[in-house]
Amino acid sequence: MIKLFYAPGTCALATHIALEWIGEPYELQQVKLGDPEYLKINPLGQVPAIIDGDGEVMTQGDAILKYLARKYPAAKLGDDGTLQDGYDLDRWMAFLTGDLHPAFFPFYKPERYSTDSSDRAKQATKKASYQIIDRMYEYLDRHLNGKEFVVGNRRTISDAYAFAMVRWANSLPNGFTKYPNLDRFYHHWCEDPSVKRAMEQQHIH
Ligand SMILES: N[C@@H](CCC(=O)N[C@@H](CS)C(=O)NCC(=O)O)C(=O)O
Repeated sequence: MIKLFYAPGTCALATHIALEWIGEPYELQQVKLGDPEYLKINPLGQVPAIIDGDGEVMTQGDAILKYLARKYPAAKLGDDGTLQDGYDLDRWMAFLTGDLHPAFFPFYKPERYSTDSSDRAKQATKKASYQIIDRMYEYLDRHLNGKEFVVGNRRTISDAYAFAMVRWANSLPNGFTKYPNLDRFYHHWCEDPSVKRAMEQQHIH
């Protein structure tokens, strides 16, 4: 059985949603970010991490999601086997995990991004971070115009990841105001029974 290490509302929500979509039994282990005990599982202290059966600890959300998609092909969460679709999925997963997700790091943890510990410096860091988030959100918002899914015309791991990222708009000063397609995408997936179950289990909304 797969065991998922997660912290509520983090990017690990994407893995949690994918496990729900797959529908095989799995185990959840909530961790406290920064807990020294968790460093024994993932020395980087990051979630998600999974352990599949007696296997080793696996980390990095993108790699974990692709592993799950390959392990459970019947769930059809990966690419459709064509060269183009493979590229599209890789491209959007790279954008989501490598551009959009890190754009939030200084927003949530401004103290890590400046040696100046004053409130003024923190606010300035958050403002700069917000500008990058805004650029990334606008890009995704344009892509989702008229689309239900991030890639192709079916649900993939990229929708699970995009949902976890788009949900964070709730913590921005202007919320979803500037991003009508992200707003629609978010509310659409909020109604998905598997997404609902994952959020209930994490006690988030
Ligand atoms: N590159 C990693 C990044 C994971 C990551 O930064 N996760 C955040 C939660 S959204 C985290 O665990 N942060 C804890 C920390 O940085 O101390 C991945 O894609 O899995």
